[in-house]
Amino acid sequence: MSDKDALLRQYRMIMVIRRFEEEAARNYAKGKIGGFLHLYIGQEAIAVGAAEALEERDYIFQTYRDHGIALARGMSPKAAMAELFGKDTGCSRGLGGSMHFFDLERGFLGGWAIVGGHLALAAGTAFKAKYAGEDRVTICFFGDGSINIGGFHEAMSLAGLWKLPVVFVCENNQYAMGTPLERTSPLKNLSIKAKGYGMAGDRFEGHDVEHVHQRLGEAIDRARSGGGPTFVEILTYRFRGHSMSDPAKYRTQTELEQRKRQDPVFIARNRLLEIGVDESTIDDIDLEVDEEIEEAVRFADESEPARQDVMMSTVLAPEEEA
Ligand SMILES: Cc1ncc(C[n+]2csc(CCOP(=O)(O)OP(=O)(O)O)c2C)c(N)n1
Ligand SMILES: [Mg+2]
Repeated sequence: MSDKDALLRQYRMIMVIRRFEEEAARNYAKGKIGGFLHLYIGQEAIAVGAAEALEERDYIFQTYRDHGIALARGMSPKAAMAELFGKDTGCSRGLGGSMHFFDLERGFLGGWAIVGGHLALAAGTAFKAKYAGEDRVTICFFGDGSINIGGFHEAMSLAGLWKLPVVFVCENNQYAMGTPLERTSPLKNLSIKAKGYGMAGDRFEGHDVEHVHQRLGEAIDRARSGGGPTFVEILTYRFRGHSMSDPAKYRTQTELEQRKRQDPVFIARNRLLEIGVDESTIDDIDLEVDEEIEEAVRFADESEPARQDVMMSTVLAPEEEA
């Protein structure tokens, strides 16, 4: 496949995520979606670049900000939107909602809401792959707010000690809820932590999907070829608040405007223009994506709600007394 085809595919997927998130916000405001909703707008190039670099058999873990990577991994926008709407046709049968996407078939092992908690799970699947002699890499995404959590230290220590085939990716979007990183970390460059755990480290900007693909590819190859884990810090930015209840007043409009110059959508679009793709081809992709996402919303709206009997079969609960 030519570079051009790959760039078109990547641009399309970035747009799928962007439009999906915008529609999710709109439908949250309409009251169609309950619970928490954390959007990935601004960070799309990371999910898409990572998905490009992974093999189908690999495992993925993500935080509650999980729609982007699930879609990039190939989950249908219908199954994703229906999950947000709490419908039985959702990827977790409507029982998980936004923070608990899951897609075993695609090796997407969740959507986790406890900050830093899922790093240990990623070390676990990486250990299993190594122990069983499977050629399977685990990639684990988390935010800058995870780095001082106990689970981070435990997972990184074991992964480093046992040279596990795992890539830990810190999506440093500069804020944990409303708190900027400089108020919680004595380090600016988080990637130097890798040394302390005896593993390789990398640090780069995550706005350009090709760049993310290439650099994460190096870490994934290292894990796959027995070179052990890598701790990767990717510098990024979220354009919306932490969740739907956050108006993001802790940052200035100037900061936001500056960051929007590095919008992954514009970068991917400009790259296509640079290689000679004409504007109308790009506009056609945009229209196609709009339709796909509108269709996903219709599907979610028309689907049946999550079922209580399914829910009861997934939890440990005492038999009801007669
Ligand atoms: C152990 C734990 N403590 C606190 C919270 C509440 N909480 C949810 S998200 C969040 C901020 C995390 O920020 P970051 O890791 O930077 O990820 P981002 O939201 O920026 O993607 C906090 C403190 C939680 N979910 N889990
Ligand atoms: Mg953050």
